[in-house]
Amino acid sequence: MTDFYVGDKEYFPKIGKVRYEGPESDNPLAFKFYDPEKKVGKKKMKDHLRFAVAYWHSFCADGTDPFGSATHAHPWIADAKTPMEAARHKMDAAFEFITKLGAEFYCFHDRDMAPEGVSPSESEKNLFTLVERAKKLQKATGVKLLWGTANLFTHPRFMNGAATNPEFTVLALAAAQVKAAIDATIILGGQGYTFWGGREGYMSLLNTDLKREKEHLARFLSLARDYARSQGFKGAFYIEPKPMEPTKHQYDYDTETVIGFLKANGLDKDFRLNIEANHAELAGHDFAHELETAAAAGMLGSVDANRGEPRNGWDTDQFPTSYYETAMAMYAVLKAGGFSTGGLNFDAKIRRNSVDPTDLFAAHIGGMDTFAVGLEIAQRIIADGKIPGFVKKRYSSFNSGDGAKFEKGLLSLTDLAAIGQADYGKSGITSGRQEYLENILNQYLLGL
Ligand code: XLS
Ligand code: NI
Ligand code: NI
Repeated sequence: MTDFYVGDKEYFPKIGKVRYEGPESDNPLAFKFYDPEKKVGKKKMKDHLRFAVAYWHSFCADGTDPFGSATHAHPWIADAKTPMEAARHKMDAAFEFITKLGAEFYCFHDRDMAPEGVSPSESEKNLFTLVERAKKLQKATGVKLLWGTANLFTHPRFMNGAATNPEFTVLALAAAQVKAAIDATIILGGQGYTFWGGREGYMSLLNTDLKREKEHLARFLSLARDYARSQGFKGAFYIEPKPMEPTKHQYDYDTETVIGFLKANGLDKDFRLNIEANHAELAGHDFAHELETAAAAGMLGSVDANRGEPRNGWDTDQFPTSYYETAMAMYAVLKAGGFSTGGLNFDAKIRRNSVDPTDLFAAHIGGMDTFAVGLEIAQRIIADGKIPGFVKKRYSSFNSGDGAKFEKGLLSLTDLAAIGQADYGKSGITSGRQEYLENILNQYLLGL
């Protein structure tokens, strides 16, 4: 990887390569805990965490919110004469940023990278022109594509959904966009392709045929899968659950809902889950709950690493700062065997009033450090063995005898009832020792 910018101009001139300086450092532009080459268990930190920068939040978002206009004056847009020129500058800035930060991956939507044209064919031309540039920049910097996706929610044509739109022509146009985004992902060597159900849901049941929309969604996803496989795509497909926003009810509500949907439609072999912390919270779940639920089905794919604001009911997409949350998350990831095609994508944005050029760096550095700590704690939980050992012991009555027979499906309900009656009074009042386990975790968190 080069330490230098690779485009025509340097966009973050005052900032060099971000390096690990250790917990005592007071350099705001250095890692305190993320030491990429450090071995944690059997792998290096960077290979456990597989950090990705989200193109949309970091290089497209401009601080706009429903109450105010843009506050982030991006230098890569300022001097551009055409949308394509702005897109080229933005890409140069993106690769400079990702390289200086030392993240290995990025994720993008088609429309983050290239502006929409006046016709679908011009949009595709714009996309593939910029994809060629991205391919060159990937080669020059060593930065890789974690996953690609299509933006099927910003343009007004998608106001009633894309794959679940009541109008066939809109659905077909969405297919054109997905087909091109899959091609782009393949050209860029993407390890995954994500479907976040942008407006796949409804605002009112009074105008919605829910059954038909869900059938359309399943067929659309199957067609996308078949097309990508026919083009040689070997990566993973992800569904990213979210319960609401922008629609009142999103069909991909939460992990359990998505698993059921994928299984019911024969998609569970190719699709896995991309779990976002903030979406978990909106669904009323802990981040770790969603990860464990996906892992339990063997379908944990990737992570959108961010956090919500627990007292707000929307997707605030903030950078992660809680060691407790990242420790629980990485414990779930390590128990599941770690990431294969997936990684930790910072689907997070700096605040509207974060207007200093260093803020974008500080945000990512903090997020990476927070996950590095989470990883170390998770490894400590596993290596120390107290917590997993407790859990193992808690279920030990199923390891032999009648408990093992039950697990193997060798007992009927009548058999079980007879055992239950004979053993009456022998057990059941056993402590779950939650507080003891919580205290152990807190001890690890302080590194004791
Ligand atoms: C929005 C989603 C989105 C996806 C990518 O809430 O998190 O950013 O990750 O389409
Ligand atoms: Ni996301
Ligand atoms: Ni989100």
